[in-house]
This record gives sequence, structure tokens and C-alpha cells, in this order.
Amino acid sequence: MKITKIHAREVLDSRGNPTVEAEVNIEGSFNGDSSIVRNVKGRAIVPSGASTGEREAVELRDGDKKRYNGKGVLKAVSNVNDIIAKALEEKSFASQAKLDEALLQLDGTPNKEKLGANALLAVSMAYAKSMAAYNKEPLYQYLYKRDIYTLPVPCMNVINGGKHADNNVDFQEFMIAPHNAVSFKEAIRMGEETFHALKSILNSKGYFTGVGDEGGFAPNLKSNEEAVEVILEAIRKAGYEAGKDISLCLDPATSEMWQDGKYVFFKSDKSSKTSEEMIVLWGSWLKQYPIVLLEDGLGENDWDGWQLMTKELGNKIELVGDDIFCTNPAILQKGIDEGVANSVLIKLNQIGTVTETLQTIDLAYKNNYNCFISHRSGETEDTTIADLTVASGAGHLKTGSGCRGERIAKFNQLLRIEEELGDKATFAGIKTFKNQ
Ligand code: 2PG
Ligand code: MG
Repeated sequence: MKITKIHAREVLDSRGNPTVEAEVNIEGSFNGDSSIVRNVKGRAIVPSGASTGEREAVELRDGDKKRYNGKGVLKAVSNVNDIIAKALEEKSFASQAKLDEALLQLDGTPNKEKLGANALLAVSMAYAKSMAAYNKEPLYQYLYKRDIYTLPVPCMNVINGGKHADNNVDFQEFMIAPHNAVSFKEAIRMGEETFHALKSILNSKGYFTGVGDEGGFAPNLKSNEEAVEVILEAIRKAGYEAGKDISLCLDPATSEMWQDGKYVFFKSDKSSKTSEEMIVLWGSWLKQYPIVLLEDGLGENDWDGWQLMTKELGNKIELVGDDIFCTNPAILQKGIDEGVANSVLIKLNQIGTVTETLQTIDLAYKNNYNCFISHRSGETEDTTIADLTVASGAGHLKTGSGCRGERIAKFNQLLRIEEELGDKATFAGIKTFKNQ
């Protein structure tokens, strides 16, 4: 079996910005019988972040102001079509790891700046999909073989702020986690019912109900606290009990607030807090509200603050490192050694290949860290992360709110997977969160 063709093109993400799509064709005889030739194609699209970590692998953009305000990806596309395709076509690879190793060698830089992580990841994911098709198995099974697979709690980002919305809310993501359910299908129903209840509450309070980049509402509120209060009201209105049925998760994305060693509330009153004051704030929110997970409660360049926060809150809730780790196994190892966080956010395009992503997941589990699988704010119809969540057994993912096609595409894929697995599927529930 060998790769017969690799082809990339420039397509669009959910914000209308260009991104890379790649296709990988594989051909081979089946079961050693040369009379049965199998010819399959895998296709994948790379997402794109807005509140990106400084140490993410390089997303190569053209910088040509005459096209898409400099955001074109024709260079990354030609790196696939002219360099990667020429080197890998007519070759065969014994595993995903071998293919990804070849990609890394072609790039040859530590941060993938030569060919672009967007070029490498598009090919890496498309290869995984073509191999799954070649093996006639679902993608999650190609990524990891298990007897029983765990379907995740969908952490739905129902109020958007920060860099993802044009409102006055400083914190980026307020998520609901419907965990008291027998299946993913029931959990997503609970989440959607709450999402619709929230819309009617916001409407009745005279707030704007347009949505932000990830499909959550983006109202101008009186305070960051009010975002939590209206969500709790929506949970009640939908007929659920906060804490028992549905808990809260937060990603305030505080790297974006970091200015001169302090956290500035840049969208509301422009006040600021030290790391210690932020930890006190989170501690009081935990007492007041049913929060089970806090992502990026402090910023990527505040390692001392992170250590302190982990000491204070790391035995109470799940503390997820996103910008600080960038899905990078070497940086995660440093975090493990220094007692930073107890969970890692997993974004394929922060690191740039499927294999390195799986390595980071593996390293996390070996050190008793959780993995929280994530979309990007700029997404597409690609549903790889749904399969990755099930394959990895991560038990929880964030892939947006209750609307917008590119977010719902992942939920729909999880519904399909759950149905297909039948009694080989279990639902993660509250235990999936650290310290619950
Ligand atoms: C985050 C992500 C996804 P972005 O901060 O966790 O929600 O945002 O893709 O913009 O980095
Ligand atoms: Mg984040």
C-alpha cells in the first residue's frame, strides 16, 4: 500500500479567513490479494485560533496585503503540493508515527516555521483519515483500539467574551457542562435546552442575542459575574439543577489580559489585578458557583502564579493549561516537573501533527493529568476532534455552543459515533473532571 497523491487547496474557516485543506490518496492491494485493489482518499481541514499561545507551532500566512488582508495560505498550500507531495508520493509508511516523522524531517525546524504547521497538520490528519478508510474502520478506532469507548461531556461555550466577541465581557468563555446524563445524546439535549433558555432570558432582559465566534451569546453585561448569573438562571429555567445536572467551566483566556505583570480587565472597567488577586477571585468564584473546570486562569508567562494557583486550587477543581502548554510535550513535561496545572488542553494545530498530539495525551495520562480536547475559534466542517476525543478517552471536550454549523458538526459526529458503538459506548459523566 502506498500514497499515490497528496493535494492541498486554500479553503475558508468559520470567520471567512483562508485555511489549508489537504487530500491524501492511498492505493494498495487488500489482504495480500493483488487482484483486489483498494483506492481511498482522506480529506482534512486545519482550524485557526485568535487567542493563540506564544509557543504554538507556526501557522504560515502569506502576509500579502492584497489578498485576504495578508491572511492567505498559498505558501502553505504550495509547500504541500510542491514539497511534501513530491517527497511522499509513491512512498509507503508503516504507521502514522512514521508518516509524521517524515513530515517533521521535511520541515526540519523546531516550531514548523519552514513549511508551516498548517501545511503539516492538514497532511497528517488527511493521512489518518485515508488510513482509516483504507482499513475500513472509523477514525477513532484507527487512532486508538479499545473494547469500550467513552463519549464525552460536551462543555458548551454559551457566553462569549474576550477576543471572541465585540462586547464588554473580559473573560473569553463561559461553558455549561451537562454531565448528569446516561448518554452523550441526552447530555447534548440538556445543553441545547439550556442554550435556548438562555436566549429567552437574555431577550427578556433586553440584551442582544447575536452570537460570537464560537456560537455563544455575546451580550454587553453589567459585569463578568452577571454572565455566570444568567447561565445559572437558564439552567433552572430549562428544568435542571446547577451542580447536580449541569456544572460550569471557564476559559477566561487571561494571557490576553496580561499587561506589564498584571491582569487588566481590558473590556470592562480597565481595572487590574495581580496574580495573587486573580487566584483570590477564582477562589471566591469557586465558593459561590458550581465551577468544575478553569482553563487559563492565569497567563502563559506567569509560571510562578500558575504554581501558586495549582497549590491553592489544584485539589478542588480541574485546572487546564492551554496557552501555557500549547499541546507541546516538552512544555507539558516542564509543567509536570514544576507542579503547574492538573490538566492539559489539546489542540492539534498548536503542535502540528497527529502523532505529537497523541504523545502529549500519553504524557498527560502517565502523569495523572487530564486531557481536555478543544476546537479553535476559527473552525470548519472538519470533525477530527470528535473522533480524537473518543479515541483518547478524554471524557470531555469543548467545541463551541449550541449553534453554528462548524461547532454542531462535531456534536453530530459524536451522535453518530455513539449510535454506531451501541453497547460499546459509555458516557463520561461528572467523574471525568479532576477532583470530582
Ligand atoms: C481557547 C481557544 C478555543 P482560540 O482559547 O481555548 O476556544 O480559542 O482558538 O482563539 O485560541
Ligand atoms: Mg483557551
